[in-house]
Amino acid sequence: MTKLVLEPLSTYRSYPPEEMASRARTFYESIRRRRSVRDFSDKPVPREVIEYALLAAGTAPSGANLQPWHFTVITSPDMKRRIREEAEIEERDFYNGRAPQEWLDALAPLGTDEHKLFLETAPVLITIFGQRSSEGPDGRWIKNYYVPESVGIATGFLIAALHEAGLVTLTHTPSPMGFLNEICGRPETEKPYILLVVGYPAEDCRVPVYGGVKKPLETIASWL
Ligand code: IYR
Repeated sequence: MTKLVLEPLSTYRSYPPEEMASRARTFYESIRRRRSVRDFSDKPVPREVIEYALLAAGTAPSGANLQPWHFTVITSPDMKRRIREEAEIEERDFYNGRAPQEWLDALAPLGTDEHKLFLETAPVLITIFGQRSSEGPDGRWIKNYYVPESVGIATGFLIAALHEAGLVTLTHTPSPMGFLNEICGRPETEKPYILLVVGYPAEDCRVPVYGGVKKPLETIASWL
């Protein structure tokens, strides 16, 4: 067992209250411009941008700091085509019977369907896996904790970092998506959570009006 060792918190920065509010507002003004995009350009993305965004994701807090995630970055046209083919098989089932009408009604304002052209057009797909357990340095397997929560937080960091860098993303969740383990060569101890589609918007990119409507503060938060 590794023992507790403490160090001074040297990375914290404090700001005067007005600057705190202005920084919080600046982040909000930026992140509120983020939209999920389904019309991608095929323009390639600099590798370094993806690498820094992944480094940012890797700083996320996680259960017992076990960092139970793995990101596979896919740019090869052949792999993107395989992923599109497999995803569309699942999606055809989903839209033609598997999904209850209530779910299809909820999706109607977004205009989604079984066609997933963006999986081939977008220059980068990032498959985000959660690790139920991971192999320690001594070869012993250790159980991870709060895996979905940890992966969700890391994914949020990743999406925000990519947005700040000037890229657009789509959180895509073909269901079920077990086929991603085989294509990405990941073990069965890992569960795919999200397929993040990354790139630039197509020139004529359009987004659904209702996707941009967010709940007001009074409905998403209460002060007690
Ligand atoms: N996975 C399907 C359906 C879908 C489900 C939800 I919840 C969405 O927010 C969007 C789509 C698809 O990708 O089309």
